[in-house]
Amino acid sequence: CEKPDARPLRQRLLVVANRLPVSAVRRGEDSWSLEMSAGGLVSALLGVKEFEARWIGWAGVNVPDEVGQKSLTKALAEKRCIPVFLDEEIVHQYYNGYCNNILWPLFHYLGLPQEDRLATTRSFQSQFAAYKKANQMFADVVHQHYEEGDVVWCHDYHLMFLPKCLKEYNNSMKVGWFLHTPFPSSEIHRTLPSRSDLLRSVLAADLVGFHTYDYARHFVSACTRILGLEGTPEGVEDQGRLTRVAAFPIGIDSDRFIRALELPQVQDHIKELKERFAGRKVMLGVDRLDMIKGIPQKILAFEKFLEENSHWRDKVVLLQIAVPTRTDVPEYQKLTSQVHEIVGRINGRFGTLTAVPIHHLMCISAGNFKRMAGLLSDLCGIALDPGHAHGSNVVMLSAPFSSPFLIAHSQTSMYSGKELQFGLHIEKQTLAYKADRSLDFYALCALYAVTDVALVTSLRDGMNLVSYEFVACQDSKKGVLILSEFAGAAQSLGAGAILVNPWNITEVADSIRQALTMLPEEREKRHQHNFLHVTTHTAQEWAETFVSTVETFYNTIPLCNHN
Ligand code: ADQ
Repeated sequence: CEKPDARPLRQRLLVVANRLPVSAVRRGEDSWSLEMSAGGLVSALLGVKEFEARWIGWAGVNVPDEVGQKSLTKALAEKRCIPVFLDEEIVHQYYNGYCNNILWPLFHYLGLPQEDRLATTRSFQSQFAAYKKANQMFADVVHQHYEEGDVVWCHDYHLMFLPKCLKEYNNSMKVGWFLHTPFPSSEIHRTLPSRSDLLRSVLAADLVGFHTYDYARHFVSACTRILGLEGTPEGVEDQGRLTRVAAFPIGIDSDRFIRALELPQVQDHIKELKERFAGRKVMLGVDRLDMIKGIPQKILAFEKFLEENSHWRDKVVLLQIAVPTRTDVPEYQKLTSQVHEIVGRINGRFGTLTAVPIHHLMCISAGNFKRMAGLLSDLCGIALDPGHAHGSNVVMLSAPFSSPFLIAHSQTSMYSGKELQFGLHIEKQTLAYKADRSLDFYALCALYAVTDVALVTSLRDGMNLVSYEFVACQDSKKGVLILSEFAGAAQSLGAGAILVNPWNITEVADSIRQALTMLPEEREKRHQHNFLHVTTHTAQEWAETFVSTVETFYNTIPLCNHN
């Protein structure tokens, strides 16, 4: 969203995504604080500097009153962001319901939890209606801000209905749609009651893009098998109107990471981390706390590795950084508790007085830290103050909690007392302190740089940018990437990484041993392969190729009427 410096901007671009790259928190009737959000889409698009881009999306907050809407619109305008205001009911049905409860698990080949299946089947129609309504609201905002010649770039599974709404407004709009998740096999897609509506709406775009050739192929098969349309090597044809379909593998702004490593604040973090973990190999996981990321499976594989390789127990540490996501969804709350419990158990099993094998870090803001400290003090007279954020390795409380207890996470001064990770469970009840921050960019770069082995074990992942960021920061260390074969990144970084099936924890445990003992020449060779890819297939190149393809192939032929 930041305006780039000197270079002339080529093209006006309207980037439309469910969420804006900032989250808004109301501080007063007309005062707002805006904070950057973490996530793959934001990371990739922030690297795109060649366009005069405006971002249209939801700011993650319900603003029912006109004063609030006006003041938020003004505050966001400075960041070149334009809000779409969604009320609570729409958010519940469209975002939590249709997007997160139906499309997200389906596109990642994860079934619904048993107890949700029937409920979801019943609420499907109302959720789909809300989805269409929300997409129409996005279209209305795009329409208000559109200028002749703009390219409108719609993002992700939240907005599959948007291309159709936009073309109905104005058939000469140049519209591209890109999916950041996998597109599943047509056998999975055809189970959706709204399967045809979604496909037809996406086909209204001029260009439809995916991370990999496989996802594009699944999409074309769905169109041929479900809609009976003709698939061609270029895309999908419907009564003479061709929608281009192609793979546009995303990248990162690799220079940003490489340059950051030279900065004094990153060098300080690196020094501090090296001292802290001296004599131990560092393994790293960085994920949104989401079931697709395979975090419990990863931690269980690490446990297996420790079980089978006792001589490594005090020589290796796993840092698992989790950025909380969709924290009001019960399934995600369950996942958080599950991860905390597994980490607590393994640390109990293999930890010593001086070292724990897993540091599971969730970041919490200063306000939440204060509230949590107050609660602990009231409940059990334990004083926890920001001083804990400096130096002490583990804050661990057991008594007086009987069952799953914990505050068992490490602290380092890189959080400067502002952020602290935590988990507090009393009698299986999670008390209400959300981990609500992402890790600071410089701290993240330092972590990538000191890592010996990165573990990316997603059960499914559209691409996975963490694997790219790790490679970008490893040019001096030449660390090893263990990568799930079910991440899109396996197709680009597969030759340099150790590929694993994340469901097979024995295989992942073996790959950890292989990575930790890999000879330097082998590491160098693998790293060079990946480094070359990451530094040449960048976010900038991705965006430019996508946008110029929209411009080349945009359709003036009107949509076919299938009603
Ligand atoms: P995500 O599922 O969000 O993205 P990913 O591609 O790994 O996944 O990107 C995560 C981004 O968030 C990275 O840039 C990472 O640095 C950042 N991040 C993660 N944890 C963080 C933390 N604790 N603090 C700060 N930053 C953190 C979706 C799809 C992916 C696809 C991307 C882009 O699910 O498959 O690669 O979009 O298309």
